[in-house]
Amino acid sequence: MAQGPLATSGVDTGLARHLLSQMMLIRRFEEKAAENYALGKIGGFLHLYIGQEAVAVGAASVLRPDDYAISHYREHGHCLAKGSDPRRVMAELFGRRDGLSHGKGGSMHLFDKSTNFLGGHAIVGAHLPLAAGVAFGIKYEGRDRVIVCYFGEGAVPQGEFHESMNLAALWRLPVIYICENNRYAMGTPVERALAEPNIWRFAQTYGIPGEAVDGMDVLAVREVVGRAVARARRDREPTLVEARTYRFRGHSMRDPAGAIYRTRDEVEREKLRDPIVLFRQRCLTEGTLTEADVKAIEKDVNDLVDEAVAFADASAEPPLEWLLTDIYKEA
Ligand SMILES: Cc1ncc(C[n+]2csc(CCOP(=O)(O)OP(=O)(O)O)c2C)c(N)n1
Repeated sequence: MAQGPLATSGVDTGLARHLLSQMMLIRRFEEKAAENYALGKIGGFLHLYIGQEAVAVGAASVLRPDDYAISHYREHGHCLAKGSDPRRVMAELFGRRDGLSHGKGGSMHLFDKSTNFLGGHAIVGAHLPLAAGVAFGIKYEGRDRVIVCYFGEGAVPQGEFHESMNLAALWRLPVIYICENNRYAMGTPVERALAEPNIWRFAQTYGIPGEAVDGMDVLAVREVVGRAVARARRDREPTLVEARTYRFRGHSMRDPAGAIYRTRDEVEREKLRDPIVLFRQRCLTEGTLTEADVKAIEKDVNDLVDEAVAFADASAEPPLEWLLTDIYKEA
């Protein structure tokens, strides 16, 4: 990453460019995915991450390439931020053979061995124990890697969340659990599902560090997750981070507006805290980036996403014989 002069916020031009372009890439990628869903080129479920980009980008910016990330089904942003090729991610959404999972997983099952992105899991809460297992493996092998595990607040009332917290704390595992609290699990507001809606406080029960962070502020996320990663790497201490965020779209493309369980006013009010607009404005005000820089980033991102769509379109469907490959089966 290019190093430029430090601005008042302590962020240099190279880092600012990286953070902004990653967030804009995820936003543009998903807008295009929504368009292609409407055109019938993407089937099945499609859960957009629009509004939450600062969490994936802030967190991934403090990871090393050999660290791991694992996520639930709203994972396009986490996968792209970990470094996956947008062309192969789009091809997976299209169900094509050049997709990350050879077109057999689709939107909810992105997986990329080359970037240590371990999915893409559709069952709410199921990947939290998997993250603990990966962290146990890291410790067992004596490595200094970490794993970041993203999930929604809908997983918190589940047993798997508490079992994972308990084992991570007990065995001192290098895992950072990042709960993206976007306030609704499908149509259920967090206050109706959790006796303790301040999710970071569950860390106290397990005697590990817990912190809430403004999930619309990419630099705040970077700072909090950066501290957690350092603790995990150095001291094998797990952390629970609650990133307070908001999804601007519905739960999935089947609920495009998300307007039944929340008011239009609420959505419009939250959009005023768009993480991309906030960060871009901050960079311009502080002089870290110029208007010309932002325009150039926009152009690069648009080109990259157009290229991803063209690549996905040109890729063939997986052949029928592949139905029986990459699966567990009797010999
Ligand atoms: C074990 C399980 N129960 C129910 C579902 C159906 N379901 C899919 S998404 C979802 C809501 C989860 O919300 P949250 O964890 O807050 O994540 P978000 O969608 O807000 O990102 C539910 C209940 C599921 N996939 N798995």
